[in-house]
Amino acid sequence: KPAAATARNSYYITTAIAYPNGTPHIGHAYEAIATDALARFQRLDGKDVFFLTGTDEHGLKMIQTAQNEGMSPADLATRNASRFKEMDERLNVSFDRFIRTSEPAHHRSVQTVWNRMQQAGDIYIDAYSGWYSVRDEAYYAEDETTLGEDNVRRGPQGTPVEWVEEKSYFFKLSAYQDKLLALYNDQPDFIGPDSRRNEVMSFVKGGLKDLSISRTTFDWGVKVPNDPEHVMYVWVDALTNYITGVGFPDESAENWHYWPADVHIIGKDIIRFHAVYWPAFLMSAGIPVQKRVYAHGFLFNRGEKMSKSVGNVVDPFNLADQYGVDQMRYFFLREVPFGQDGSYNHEAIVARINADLANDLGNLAQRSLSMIAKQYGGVLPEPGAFSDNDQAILTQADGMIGLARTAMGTQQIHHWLNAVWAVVAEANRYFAGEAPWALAKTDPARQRTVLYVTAEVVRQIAILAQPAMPEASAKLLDILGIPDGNTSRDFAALGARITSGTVLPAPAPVFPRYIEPTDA
Ligand code: ME8
Repeated sequence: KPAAATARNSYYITTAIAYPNGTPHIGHAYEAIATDALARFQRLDGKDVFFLTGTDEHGLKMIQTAQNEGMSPADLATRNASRFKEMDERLNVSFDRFIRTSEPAHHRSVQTVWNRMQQAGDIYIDAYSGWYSVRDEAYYAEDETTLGEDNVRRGPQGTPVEWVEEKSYFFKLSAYQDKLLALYNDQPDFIGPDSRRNEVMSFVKGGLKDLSISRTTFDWGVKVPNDPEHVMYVWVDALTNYITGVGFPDESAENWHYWPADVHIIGKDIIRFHAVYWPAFLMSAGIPVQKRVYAHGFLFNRGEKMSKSVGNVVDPFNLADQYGVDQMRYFFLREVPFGQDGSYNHEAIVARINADLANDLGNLAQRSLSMIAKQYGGVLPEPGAFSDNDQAILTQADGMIGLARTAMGTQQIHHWLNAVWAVVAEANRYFAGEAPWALAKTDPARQRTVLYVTAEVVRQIAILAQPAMPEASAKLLDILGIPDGNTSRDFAALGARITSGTVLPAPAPVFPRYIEPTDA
């Protein structure tokens, strides 16, 4: 493979790797769905996409949960990792590789990074004393913590911290302050959204302390080369998954050309690790830094933080069973501006399903295609000359891909769907205004044109909706007679019009209304 040619057209995207100390929750599902929509979008746009996801299996949090459950961390990780993978499969998440940090290949990769950082003179041994949050797996400076009225000291994310004092290896993070600031300045889109970029820049400008990167009080982790008393700090290990996933340390590996990643999709709580520590580790190890980090917001159930004690932790499998996978995917992607926090509740989900999907898109497709079935024996009619109204709706439809590309290039997922649903709304106005059902007797030629234009607009909508709703969009394309398995569902096919004379299959409804279950 000519590496340079492939590299230009490649697109490498990742999710954070989740801690499998529990089963996946809706925040994990949200990140997987959003990253999948971005990956599918680029694939349909002709990119050679590599999509990595997985689980982050080491660290104290895993050890503590395993102890509470009376099992080994390895067994806990294996049990829950498979649940994460099942969730991805259930939600139609099209990952190319699911990585587990307990894989031997990953240990080798992390040890290679360590050795290179050491050779660069960036690692030294000393004693650590300071605050550590097991829940965040993060070290915090004293002034980042506060002592609560309950006499519990907490870090900036509100999780309890404990005092740690032990022998530890350190990474010379302080030596990277200027290099990191230069990176943020030279590559203004290194961190998105802007609010996170500002947050990171002021953190780095505030001064960076060297980072403790090993522990000696437990052994569930990647061993430090030549000093097996130490295991590495879980974040050194976790972040390295992004390069292990494409073959590191074997730089002749088939997938290595995907590196540097185009974007790491993560939640806002872990921006510091991805935008400060990770590029510093990479620079030290002499590996190119990722191109971008994008932090999404947090999801809240009815505006409340999910917690086991409140009892509002929603299982993504249940949500998929209740509403449908495509419906659930569409809801989160459309409802929550990507990058901001979002709230969800039953009424809001039902409203989107019934209004946007069943009424607006479903009925439009159903009404126009059943008219073609009844009056033209299912043969897509040939249009006459286009009127101004026809031209206007076609032009708006043709404009979708440009808006969508711009939006998705910067992870503005909701802008892409807004652009598509603006056309859905306009197509409904067009269809109601042209009233093709009344034209059968008065002006059949005009009816044929209106039905053709509507089918063409629905085709474009269905093609562009695929990254959000892969299955429903495929059904919609099926009933429009667009073949699967060739390139006619790719974005490149948007440029040509739907072919009249095609025999369409019977128009089965694609978007059922959500009906409240009754107790009767
Ligand atoms: O942080 N809403 O794992 P994790 C939206 N292992 N996103 C949420 C969320 C919520 N309520 N709760 C969590 C870790 N997330 C590390 C990552 S990457 C090298 C290592 C997001 O299981 C969170 O922000 O705690 C993160 O991006 C992902 O879920 C995994 O969280």
